[in-house]
Amino acid sequence: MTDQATIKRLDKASMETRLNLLKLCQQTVIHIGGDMSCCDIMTVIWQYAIHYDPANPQWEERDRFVLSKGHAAAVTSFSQAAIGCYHTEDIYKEYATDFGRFGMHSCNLRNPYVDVSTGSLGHGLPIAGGIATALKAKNSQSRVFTVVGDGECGEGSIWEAAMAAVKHKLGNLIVFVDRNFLSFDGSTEEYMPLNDMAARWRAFNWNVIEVKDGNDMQQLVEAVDSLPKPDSEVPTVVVCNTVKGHGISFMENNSKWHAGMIDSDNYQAAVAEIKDAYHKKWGED
Ligand SMILES: Cc1ncc(C[n+]2csc(CCOP(=O)(O)OP(=O)(O)O)c2C)c(N)n1
Repeated sequence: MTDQATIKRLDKASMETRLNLLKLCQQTVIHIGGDMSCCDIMTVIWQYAIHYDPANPQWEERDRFVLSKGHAAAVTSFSQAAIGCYHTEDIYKEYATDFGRFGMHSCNLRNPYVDVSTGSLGHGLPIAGGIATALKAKNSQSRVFTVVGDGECGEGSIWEAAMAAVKHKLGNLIVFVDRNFLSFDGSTEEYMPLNDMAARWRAFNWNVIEVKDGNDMQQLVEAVDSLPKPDSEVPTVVVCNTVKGHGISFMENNSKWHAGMIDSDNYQAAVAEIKDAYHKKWGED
């Protein structure tokens, strides 16, 4: 079992990212619901799992990251800032400006810490598969991490990529599915029923790790600890049951908060709730 100091450190990092997201959301429109949903996944990837040098984003031996649910760019930027890729303040200054490295979707023409520009759903995983294929051909020990939305799994290209990854024996490919049961403005099951997500990936012959509570750091860390080696031959999907808008009661499971801005009263209430949850769990601020 992972030591509690590590879990606490990651929980604190997640709390800080949530507070940063809320601050940005007062200033501009972000995809706040889906950012909050995968915030803990993003923290565990960027602050626990990934092999990365913030001083050298082109380092050949780095693990790659592809944000397949490309609208979660804000949470990715803050998660990268937390390990020193940028100053957090730069994100507030540059977000959605003509000169900025940061915006609603990740752009690799402007930002060297973005391996692939994304935003058009269903494209990230196929590209991640291509990168994993190339790394494998070079006998690289790097992994490719990607985060896919469950609404995004209604795109056929996700399943074509899933088949190709098995065929090409991409044990270096790790997919986190953010299974929050909500898409743009309603239930994923109404748009395109996905039912038992883990069974679906199992049927495609993936190595499947299920995380019962994908907003629980201990469970996420255990999932990362059980990943197969990069030179294994079966791709892994970590199916994480999450809550859209997690941590803020008026946002949770409410598709009205898919994207938007937050007013001052809601901001104060949300910040108080996030801080209170951390305090209750760890007995400190
Ligand atoms: C190809 C494509 N179609 C539609 C959209 C518009 N869109 C942006 S986010 C979103 C919902 C995605 O749902 P999900 O993947 O579950 O993301 P989450 O709810 O976790 O934010 C949609 C339909 C898009 N970005 N790309």
